[in-house]
Amino acid sequence: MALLPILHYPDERLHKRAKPVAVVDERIRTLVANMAETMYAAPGIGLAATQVDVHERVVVIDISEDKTDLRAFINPEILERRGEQTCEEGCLSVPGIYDTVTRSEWVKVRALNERGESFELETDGLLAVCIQHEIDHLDGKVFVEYLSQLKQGRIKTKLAKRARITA
Ligand code: K1U
Ligand code: ZN
Repeated sequence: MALLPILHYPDERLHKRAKPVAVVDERIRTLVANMAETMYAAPGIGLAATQVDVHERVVVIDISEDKTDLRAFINPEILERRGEQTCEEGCLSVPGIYDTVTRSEWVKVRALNERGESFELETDGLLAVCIQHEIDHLDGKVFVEYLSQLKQGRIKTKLAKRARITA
């Protein structure tokens, strides 16, 4: 397995729209394993392939406390959504920045698993938030784009300053 480098906002590659996976094969299973290792090491509770500069529709999520509930979503689609919830979000591509975003409270998702089998999941709360956040990544959208232009500008300045200090 391998740790993959994570792109940082405002990298333009975070705005590419990912393409559907045609065949779930060993290449995709290796990508899922490497993404999971990268997510756990970060640490995070989700990761989209876009964030590791792979523009295919693959997401991994594990919201458990003890890292025992890894889920892979390949070609995920939201079939239905209900209600609203406001949650504080973070993003491994926007390190150290947290802010509130309003999203659907409940979603019904269809995706393929690592064996290429179709499954549907109805969920709410944090898992629903995380699925929506990760599908946004596949569509080229980063959570800070839900914030005001003023906040987005401040975040870009903060990250640019930090990048200069660590260079
Ligand atoms: O997609 C990502 O950048 C991962 C992101 C997922 C996410 C978090 C919160 C709300 C919506 C989506 C993260 O994992 S940020 C880090 C984080 O939330 C976390 C890190 C360690 C322990 C617990 C949570
Ligand atoms: Zn993110």
